Amino acid sequence: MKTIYNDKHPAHAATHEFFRGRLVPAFETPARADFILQAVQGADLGPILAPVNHGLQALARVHSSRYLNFLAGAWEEWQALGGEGDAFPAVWPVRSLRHDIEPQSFAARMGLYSMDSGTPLTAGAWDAAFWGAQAALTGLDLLLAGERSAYVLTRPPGHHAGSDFFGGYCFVNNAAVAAQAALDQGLKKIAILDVDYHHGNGTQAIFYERADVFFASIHGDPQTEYPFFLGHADEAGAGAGLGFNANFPLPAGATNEQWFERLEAALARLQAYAPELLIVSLGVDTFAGDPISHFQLDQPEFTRLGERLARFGLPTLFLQEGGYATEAIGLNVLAVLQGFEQGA
Ligand code: SP5
Ligand code: ZN
Repeated sequence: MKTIYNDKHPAHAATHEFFRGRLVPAFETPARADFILQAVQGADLGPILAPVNHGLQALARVHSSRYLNFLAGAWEEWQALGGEGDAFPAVWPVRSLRHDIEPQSFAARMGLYSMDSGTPLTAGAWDAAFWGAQAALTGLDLLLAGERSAYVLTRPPGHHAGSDFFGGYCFVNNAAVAAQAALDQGLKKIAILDVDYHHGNGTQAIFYERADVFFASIHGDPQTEYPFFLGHADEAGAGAGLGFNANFPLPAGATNEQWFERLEAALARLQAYAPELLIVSLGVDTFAGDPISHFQLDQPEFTRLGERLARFGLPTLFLQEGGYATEAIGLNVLAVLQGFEQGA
């Protein structure tokens, strides 16, 4: 399996994030990708390629231009204001407040274009996220040229980013960019399977009213787990998209048996849809040792996941999402990818 490695990822290096009233060391760090790269190299998974620049247009197919413009210039604006350290939002246009007017104030636009205060906007966030999307597009090219699978090794992750907001450590929705690009290149039906511990609210929202992308997700129950405000089992899609969204929330602490039962249910829905391509939002924060999540998967289960996805039988694009047990993340990801190779 070829890996596309976003070598611009270290440009995005947050030092701290907010947690329980304090700034704590950031969970989403460059070391995560370094450990994965080391594991992929050490195992000889296959060639490691650089992303090819496909331009901004592919991002603009799923993100609003005013949001992308904001992201591209945010650090410069923050610096001009005398911002010290990373930028965080502090005010949000919640119910009864207006979204249609884009305020001049930088602080106001930080809130307009974000969903939480847990996602530091750093000097290199845009560069790293832009090249992450390019890496996803480069991976898609490989599949369209006939490869069975590809792995996109990138950070920051993408699945919480919506059409016009960042959050959950995500800025550009790589899965959505890749799915839309596949459609734009002539495919008709794309399946996205999101196995990150957290619900992929951004991906779901982008395709919620559409029938050409089926989004299925297994995740911690939003009653208690981030992102809290989306990811319930009754979210089935709307309008033309009704029937093309499926959520499989599990309580924090769920067993591996429960997790794999939901995986089968999700795959059954995707199979009935008869997609041409599978995009996997591969978060490994389902790991038993993850510091911010509460499932129990371990390396044997990650291998089993990879094998099962291989048996699903489709060209498969793996995109890196979460996973915060930094020292273990490389072997966890590798287990999925090697499981896939063994099962293919
Ligand atoms: C892509 C992804 O996995 N995003 C996850 C975003 C989670 N944001 C909330 C983090 C809450 C941190 N809780 C710290 C618990 C320390 N014991
Ligand atoms: Zn996650």
